[in-house]
Amino acid sequence: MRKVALITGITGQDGSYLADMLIAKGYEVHGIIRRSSSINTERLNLIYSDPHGGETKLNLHYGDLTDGSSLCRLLEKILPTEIYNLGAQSHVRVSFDIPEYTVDATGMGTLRLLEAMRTVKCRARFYQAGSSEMFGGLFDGNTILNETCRFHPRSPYGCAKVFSHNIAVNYRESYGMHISNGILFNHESARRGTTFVTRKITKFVAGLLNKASGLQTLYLGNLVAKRDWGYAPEYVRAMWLMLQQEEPDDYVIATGKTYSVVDFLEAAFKVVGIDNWKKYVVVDPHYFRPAEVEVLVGDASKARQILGWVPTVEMEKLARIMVEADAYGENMEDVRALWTS
Ligand code: NAP
Ligand code: G4F
Repeated sequence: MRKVALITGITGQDGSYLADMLIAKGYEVHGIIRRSSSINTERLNLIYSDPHGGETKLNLHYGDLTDGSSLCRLLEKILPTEIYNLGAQSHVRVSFDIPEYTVDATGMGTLRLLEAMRTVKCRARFYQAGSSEMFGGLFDGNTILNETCRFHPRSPYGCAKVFSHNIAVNYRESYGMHISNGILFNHESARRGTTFVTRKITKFVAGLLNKASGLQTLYLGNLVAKRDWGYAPEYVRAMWLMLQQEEPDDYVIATGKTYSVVDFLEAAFKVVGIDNWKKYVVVDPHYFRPAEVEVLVGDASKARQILGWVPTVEMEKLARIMVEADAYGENMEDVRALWTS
């Protein structure tokens, strides 16, 4: 059977891991990349080979979620059997600065892709990258969030993701499409963007090992916010598992534990033997958000029961993996072992 995956957001943290994992599983992988003035495919370096050199399993195409005609053309050309819609303006703080663009790419982009599928009669299975930002926090008296909890987004990004989630459910119900929504809680790695809080911290901490880096102050925002932080390579496996089910459905993916930014700071500085992280950190209100999500913690029981998905990397180990990767490089043998175990 043909196994052809199309990934939007392939140059991002999750897209690059997913592409690596799917190639190892024998898929032909296609990714949509945006034109940019400087090359931004670094995360794909390990799996990219020049198509002029012969057969390649990774194929990159220019396109954009804000450009519906490019999506139609690519679906007709690639004929995917699975589509992973990971493309998004994914930074919550930035979504307050560019709300219209965020909603266009992160919300309307999903509708454009689903409409493109209908237009060209593409029957591929579809994964939608939903987020715990859709919940916005612990409301309804729930202590831990699952698929039945109501959404209360607290940012333009969260609102756009709620739209994408709802339109995905609507297309599943209206047109019988095989569409699954992942509701993923924060997941991090050596490939996390450097402006997200965990990577900002681990990059700084690793820099302390290198005297030449010269950086002595780390400016951060809200230190008391709590997040359910998991390890990205484990989370992309959950996406794939969702599309291997006979029936499409929606799943929360999370570790079930929550930690503050302070907890993460302590864990990261501990990796390099520093107890007094306060000496290095200054709070800068520039990084505060107009509305904050104070606490997130998820219940992934449904994913455990139906997908057999169980996370193994918790916050302290995650901080160690990330600091060591920032200091010495990513250990891809360990990453790939997670996909075969
Ligand atoms: P990321 O590293 O920020 O990657 C986002 C990807 O989307 C990049 O490849 C980016 O391309 C692409 N993109 C941005 N705008 C686009 C557009 N208009 N058209 C096409 N592609 C576009 O995000 P991530 O952490 O891998 O997350 C993957 C997905 O999961 C995102 O949808 C995110 O919102 C969602 N999510 C993430 C988490 C998390 O904790 N990581 C949790 C829940 C949900 P460029 O490289 O060109 O910028
Ligand atoms: O690392 P963050 O920017 O991640 P955030 O806002 O939780 O969003 C991430 O996870 C979502 C899943 O819930 C994804 F959907 C989304 O795409 C993204 O991947 O911030 C985490 C927490 C926040 O409470 C923030 O206020 O850390 C706090 N924080 C404190 N100082 C900071 C900083 N965040 C950033 N980015 N930079 C700081 O200096």
